[in-house]
Formats: sequence, structure tokens, C-alpha cells
Amino acid sequence: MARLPSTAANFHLAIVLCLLHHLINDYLLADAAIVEHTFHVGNLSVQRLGQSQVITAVNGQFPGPKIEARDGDTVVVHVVNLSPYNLSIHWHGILQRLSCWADGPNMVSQCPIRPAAGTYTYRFNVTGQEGTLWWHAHVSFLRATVYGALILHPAAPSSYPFPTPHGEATILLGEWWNVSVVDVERQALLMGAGPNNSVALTINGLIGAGGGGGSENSSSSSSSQYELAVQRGRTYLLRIINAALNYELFFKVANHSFTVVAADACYTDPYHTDVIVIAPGQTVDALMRADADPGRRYYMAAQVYQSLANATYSAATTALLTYLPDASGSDDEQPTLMPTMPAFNDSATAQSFYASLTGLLQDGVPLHVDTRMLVTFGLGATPCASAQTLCNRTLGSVAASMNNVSFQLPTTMSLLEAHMRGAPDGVYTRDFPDRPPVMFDFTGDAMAANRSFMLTSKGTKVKTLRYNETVEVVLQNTAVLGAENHPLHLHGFNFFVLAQGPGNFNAHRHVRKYNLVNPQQRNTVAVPGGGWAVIRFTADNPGVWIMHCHLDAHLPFGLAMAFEVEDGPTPDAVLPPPPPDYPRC
Ligand SMILES: *[C@@H]1O[C@H](CO)[C@@H](O)[C@H](O)[C@H]1NC(C)=O
Ligand SMILES: *[C@@H]1O[C@H](CO)[C@@H](O)[C@H](O)[C@H]1NC(C)=O
Ligand SMILES: *[C@@H]1O[C@H](CO)[C@@H](O)[C@H](O)[C@H]1NC(C)=O
Ligand SMILES: *[C@@H]1O[C@H](CO)[C@@H](O)[C@H](O)[C@H]1NC(C)=O
Ligand SMILES: *[C@@H]1O[C@H](CO)[C@@H](O)[C@H](O)[C@H]1NC(C)=O
Ligand SMILES: *[C@@H]1O[C@H](CO)[C@@H](O)[C@H](O)[C@H]1NC(C)=O
Ligand SMILES: *[C@@H]1O[C@H](CO)[C@@H](O)[C@H](O)[C@H]1NC(C)=O
Ligand SMILES: *[C@@H]1O[C@H](CO)[C@@H](O)[C@H](O)[C@H]1NC(C)=O
Ligand SMILES: *[C@@H]1O[C@H](CO)[C@@H](O)[C@H](O)[C@H]1NC(C)=O
Ligand SMILES: *[C@@H]1O[C@H](CO)[C@@H](O)[C@H](O)[C@H]1NC(C)=O
Ligand SMILES: *[C@@H]1O[C@H](CO)[C@@H](O)[C@H](O)[C@H]1NC(C)=O
Ligand SMILES: *[C@@H]1O[C@H](CO)[C@@H](O)[C@H](O)[C@H]1NC(C)=O
Ligand SMILES: [Cu+2]
Repeated sequence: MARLPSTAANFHLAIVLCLLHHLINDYLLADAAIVEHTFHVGNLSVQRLGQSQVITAVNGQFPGPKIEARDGDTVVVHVVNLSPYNLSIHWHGILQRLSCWADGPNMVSQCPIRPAAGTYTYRFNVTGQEGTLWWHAHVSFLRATVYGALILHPAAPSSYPFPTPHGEATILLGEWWNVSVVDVERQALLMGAGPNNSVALTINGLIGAGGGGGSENSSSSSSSQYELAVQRGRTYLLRIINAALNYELFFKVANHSFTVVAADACYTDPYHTDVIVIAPGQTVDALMRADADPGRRYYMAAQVYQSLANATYSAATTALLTYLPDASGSDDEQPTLMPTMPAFNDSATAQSFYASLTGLLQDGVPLHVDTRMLVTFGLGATPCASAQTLCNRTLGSVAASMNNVSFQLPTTMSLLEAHMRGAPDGVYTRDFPDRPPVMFDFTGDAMAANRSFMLTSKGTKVKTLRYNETVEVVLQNTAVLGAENHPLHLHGFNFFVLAQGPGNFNAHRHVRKYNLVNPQQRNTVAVPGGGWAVIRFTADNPGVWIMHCHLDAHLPFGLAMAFEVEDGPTPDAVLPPPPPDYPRC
């Protein structure tokens, strides 16, 4: 064996020690793991509301499997599509830094995983994120039943910015149809009108009292409702996720209150409340102290919050909160206590909750803004297409738009693939406008009855951003066809919510209301019906990222747009090539 000169030998020794040091550090501190799952997606027959229903589900479970990872881990999910439908899965709220290929929205970041055992492996790193997120199908209405929790634990055990809770529970809120959701969507598109409402709400996949026309009653302990058993004096972290397709929800637990500590996996300043308000796509982490009479049983209840003026649809469901050791075995003499819910149209309570959260900041708000946009959005109409056989020719087909562009998915290639090829021609155009083409009284009372601003047209337009640009977007709801709260979800980024309010945004009056100190950070903002919200983010993640209404009733109508973020100047700012099994059309 050749002898090394001593300096070189020392040098090598130093490298070895250094590597060892890194390995030990990695092991002790980061201990990054690979969290690997296989999702077999296919038909599942379940019983709900006294009837058998075939749904699309993952691994024969509804809700689907919970994924738990720690900050720093790599998540690998092998998806096998055994369902009869095109499929893709989105990891809602995961930043997907340099892994846009794994984001999941159908025809935006990928073509669908085809039926008859098509496969795709989603692979992404969890970097700098802690809290509650979730995953769901991002094609058609399949997310009605294809969803589950995605829990990101801190890298170091229990290093929360609040006292470590004694236990935790995931509360997935959803909606239930007693027909195929694919048929519900198909019918809505043929009619050019809103889809049928669900027939019940669910908590962790189960329908309790108050749901589905009262099939269960409140004095019996129904085995079909979710039950959480707690111990008196202990504090629990409730990870609440709104997986409902189309409705924002109020959530309460009788005789218990909450301290909100995070929203959309971003820590918040502690916020005390007895009601949680949560829009589709959003999550809320709330501490709940079990400090009520342990001899009683309590309902937790979810109820529709309806922001649309004059709407009448409302629904509710319950789950049980019981105290150990007796829990559900206890005598049923005393009725289970029901929380007093807000009125289904209590926008004051909803808006108060949404606007009261502030962020527990790890990094500051960008103060310099490179690009400012004013984006109006809401419902409108396009002339019925010939294929829309059930469409009302007088009214036209309901459409939704942003800056008067009704977003249309491409059909031949995903936006991301076209972006990577540098050949958007025929797939998308780069002319999404920074401002609405016409300024008008967006939220005026007369707007709901004024048809002159209703007409919109379809297009696949993106807004192109330079790497690392800071972007501020004024999200301005319109009252055309009715003012309604739309939860807008941005993929690939968390954004700061600087301000929100009713009416038309007015820079002169509202810029001074910006919270640049501790604004909440979110991935989904519930923009007030007939109002506005201002968001700001740094475009430091190359790829194509959709921003859309998280009401599935509005997404196929076109309430969406996409940001195309260019690569940066350094290798760590360049989107790597797609994985070998990337689905193409
Ligand atoms: C799955 O369910 C759908 C809808 O009920 C049905 O059309 C299809 O044949 C089923 N597929 C399989 C493989 O069972
Ligand atoms: C994810 O983490 C792994 C392991 O640290 C690393 O090798 C890989 O480059 C990361 N991927 C991306 C897209 O950053
Ligand atoms: C679904 O539920 C609704 C409301 O309870 C009921 O009117 C309808 O008949 C049910 N449809 C099916 C197919 O069971
Ligand atoms: C939607 O509701 C209407 C009216 O109740 C009913 O006729 C129709 O069959 C429903 N559509 C689906 C897909 O269930
Ligand atoms: C409630 O459930 C109990 C026990 O199953 C039953 O005896 C009672 O008739 C039910 N009441 C109603 C109103 O359905
Ligand atoms: C529960 O709350 C209600 C309404 O605030 C109150 O009247 C009742 O006494 C409470 N019950 C218990 C067991 O704490
Ligand atoms: C709500 O109903 C009232 C009374 O019918 C009507 O005056 C008002 O214009 C309606 N509002 C909307 C936004 O449709
Ligand atoms: C809420 O609905 C009720 C009954 O439908 C109605 O009387 C009331 O005016 C509505 N409140 C608001 C704030 O729209
Ligand atoms: C179409 O809409 C118009 C205007 O609201 C209404 O008068 C008409 O009855 C509708 N036609 C059908 C077939 O529903
Ligand atoms: C929106 O676009 C349509 C179709 O191009 C046009 O007729 C309409 O005037 C535009 N409306 C607004 C408010 O810009
Ligand atoms: C991104 O922009 C910030 C200031 O806005 C700057 O400090 C940073 O160096 C930039 N990063 C890159 C990689 O360009
Ligand atoms: C499924 O995806 C393929 C490839 O994009 C497409 O050609 C086909 O029309 C889709 N099928 C349905 C039912 O949407
Ligand atoms: Cu919407």
C-alpha cells in the first residue's frame, strides 16, 4: 500500500473526521428518514346512511392512511391506480421546493395516472415545515373520498412553540354524497350549473347525529360516529382539516374552548376561541383542555358556514367527546351536551376568526415588492357549449374567472411539462393580466343583478415570475352572480396575509392597514364574500404553480390561474428534470 506523505495523510484524516462528524450530527440531530407508503387506489364499498355505496379510496380505508413525517424527512409514495378514473394526488401545503413534479394537480404539474394499474411515485422532501397538512386527489371530484392527513412533526421531539400536549387527535371534516361524485360533477358540467349538494357532513369519514336527515339520534350512542376519549386535566392538540368539497365549516365542542396555535402548518400566536372557522383546504391546530365535568358526554359538531347571500342550504354533523375511564360505557341517563352553533350564515363570526389570526414568525415579511397584481375573481357565464346538452341556453353556462380569464386546463400536455420543454405554444400563453381589463364597482349591491359584467371567456394563461421576485396580490372578490367567500389556495408557497376587508380594495385607505410585523402565513386564504385580501410571497421555487378556489364546485368552472416561476441563477435554484416514471399524456 502506497504511503501518503504525512501532510496528505493528516488532510485525509481530517476529511474522514469531518465526514464522521457530519454523519454523527446527521444521526443525532437531523436523523432524516425516508417515509415510504404505497397507495393502492380503487373501489371500496362502504355503508353510510343505511345504504351501501361504492367510493374511490386508498388502501381500502376511508379516510385514507395518515402520513406522518418529521421536518427533514423524505416522503416517498408509490401510487397504483386501480380505480376506473384518471387520478393524481396533491400534497396540500407541502412547499415542494425543487420538486414541482410531485405537486399533483391534474394537467398542471402532471398528466393523470391512468386507470388499469397506472403508477407514479411521488417523492418530496419536508423542509422547514411543521404542523398539520393533508393529501387529496386533485382531479375531478375524487377528493371527496380520496384524502387523508399529512402530519409534520418537529425534527426534535415535542419542540413545539407551546406546551407539549398530552395527546393529539386528527379531525378530518368532509362531505358525503349518496351517488357517485363523478356523476355529480359530470351532471354539473352538462348543465353548466352548480353541482348537487352533498347529503351529509362527515367527521373522520363518519356521519353522526345531525347529519343525513337525522339517521342517528342524539340520545343513543351511535357506533357509527367518531369518538374521542380524553382524560380530565389533560390538554389535547386537535389537528382539524377541512376536506369538504364545497363548504366552509364552523366547528365547536360543547363546554370546551380552544387555543389556536397553527393554521395551514404555520404557527400562529395563541388565539383563544370557542369556535373554529375553517375553509376547504385549510387546517387549524388547536389545543383543547379537557376541563369539563367528566361525568358527562359532549358533542363536537361541524356545521356549514354559508357565505352566499340568500342561500338556504345548511347541514351539520357530530362526533363524541367522552371522558376516561368511563368513556362511552357510562350510563346514558344524561343527554349528551350539544354546542350552540353560530347561525349558518354568521359571516361576522367567520370573518372575525379569519382576520384575528397572527403569525408566530420565523422569518420576516418581504418589505420590497417587485410585482404588484390586482386579481378580481368570482362567478360569471359563457355561452353554452354544444356538448352541454342540459345547459340553459338563456342563462348560459356558469363560468368562473380571475381577471376575466376562465381558466381552462390543457389537454395534450401538463403546464409543467410544456414549461420544462420551453415550448408553451399550444399549451399555455404568458399573458395573464396583472389587472382586471375593466375597472368597475366590483362588490356593489347592484352587481348581483347586473348582467353586463357576467360574460367571460376561457383561456390557459399564466403569470411568469422571475426567480426570487416578491409578489403582492390583491385578491378582490366580485359580487357578479352573488358575493361569496372563496378560499384561494396557492400551490408551492406559503404566503403572508397582510390585510383583508369588505368592499372594494382601495390602496389609498387600505395599504396603511397592512400587518407587516406578524401577519398570518397560510396556503389557503378565505377571501371575504364581496371583499378582498392581500397576500405577499417570494417566488423562490421554480415550476408551475396553480392558484385556485378550493371549492370543487368552482374549480372546473375556471376559478384558477397559474404562476410560472423561472429557474434561478445557481444550481440550487434550478428545477431538476422529471423523474423517469413521470406520467405523460
Ligand atoms: C368500480 O366502481 C365503479 C362504479 O360503481 C364501477 O363502474 C366499476 O366497474 C368498478 N370497478 C371495479 C374494478 O370493481
Ligand atoms: C431531498 O433530500 C435528499 C436527502 O437529503 C437530497 O439528496 C435531495 O437532493 C433532496 N431533493 C430535493 C429536490 O431537494
Ligand atoms: C340520497 O339522499 C337523498 C336525501 O336523503 C334522498 O332524497 C335520495 O333519494 C338519496 N339517493 C339515493 C340514490 O339513495
Ligand atoms: C341532483 O339532484 C337532482 C334533483 O334532486 C336529481 O334529479 C339528480 O339525479 C341529482 N344528480 C345526481 C348526479 O345525483
Ligand atoms: C333514538 O335511539 C333510541 C335507541 O336506539 C331509540 O329507542 C329511539 O326511538 C330513537 N329516537 C328517535 C327519535 O329516533
Ligand atoms: C355546558 O355549557 C352550558 C352552556 O354554557 C352550561 O349551561 C352548562 O352548565 C355546561 N354544562 C357542564 C356540564 O359544564
Ligand atoms: C336577497 O334577497 C332579497 C329579498 O328577496 C333581495 O332584495 C336581495 O337582492 C337578495 N340578495 C342577493 C345578493 O341576491
Ligand atoms: C341568515 O338567515 C336567516 C334565515 O334564513 C335570515 O333571516 C337572516 O337575515 C340571515 N342573516 C344574514 C346576516 O344574512
Ligand atoms: C332558463 O333560465 C331562464 C332564466 O332564469 C328561466 O326563465 C327558464 O325557465 C330556464 N329554462 C329552463 C329549461 O330551465
Ligand atoms: C370579459 O371578457 C368578455 C369576453 O371577452 C367580454 O365580453 C367582457 O366585456 C369582459 N368583461 C370584463 C368585466 O372585463
Ligand atoms: C433573493 O432576494 C433576496 C432579497 O429580496 C436576496 O437577499 C437573496 O440573496 C436573493 N436570493 C437569490 C438566490 O437570488
Ligand atoms: C384521462 O387522461 C387522458 C390523458 O390525459 C385523457 O386523454 C382522457 O381523456 C382522460 N379521461 C377522462 C375520462 O377524463
Ligand atoms: Cu370559489
